[in-house]
Amino acid sequence: MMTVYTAPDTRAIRVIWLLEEIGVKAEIKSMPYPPRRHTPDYVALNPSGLVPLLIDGEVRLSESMAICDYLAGKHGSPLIVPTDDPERAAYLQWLWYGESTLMTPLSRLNVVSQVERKGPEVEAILAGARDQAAQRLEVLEARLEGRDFLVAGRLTLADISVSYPLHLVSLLDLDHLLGTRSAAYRERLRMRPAYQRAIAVA
Ligand SMILES: N[C@@H](CCC(=O)N[C@@H](CS)C(=O)NCC(=O)O)C(=O)O
Repeated sequence: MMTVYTAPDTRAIRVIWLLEEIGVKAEIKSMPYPPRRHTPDYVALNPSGLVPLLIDGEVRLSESMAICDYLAGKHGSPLIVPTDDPERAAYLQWLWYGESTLMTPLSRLNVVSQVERKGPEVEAILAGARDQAAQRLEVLEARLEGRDFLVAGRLTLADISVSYPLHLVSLLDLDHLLGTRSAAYRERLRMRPAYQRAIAVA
């Protein structure tokens, strides 16, 4: 059986959620965060020390969306928008928007807000990251006009990608940056039975 290494409130939730959506079992090994501090042996398995990590026979993957793509593809899931689908380009755009454009300022906020002595330079970095996050979330808000999901009228990996930065928005107490459509969209994703099962184990 394949194994997924995870830690609470990390991008690993994407993988556990995906497994629940497609009904595939894996052994889930949950570690305290951050693994490099609490589970030093983990670095032998994944030299970056990051989660998630998937081990499936000879296959080792440690990028959350690469794992989702690999597993959804292996099991023929409609969570992937196929290359001949007219929505394919929009699908790719939102798949990457979730892990790159949205995650970048939110990751910066997450790290820099932990700095204990915050002088004007740190405050300026935080303000800049907040502005970027707000602007990028506005683009999401516009996309959701008249849509329940980002592309193809159904749940796809693009939604699973974007769900994590939206989770981080709440962890960082930034819900006021979300428009009404984005807040309702996040709730819609969170209410899915597969998501609920996933957060119980992730
Ligand atoms: N792009 C990678 C990022 C992985 C990553 O940064 N994981 C974070 C948790 S969300 C982590 O393990 N951090 C632990 C650390 O920095 O030591 C992915 O999507 O999986």
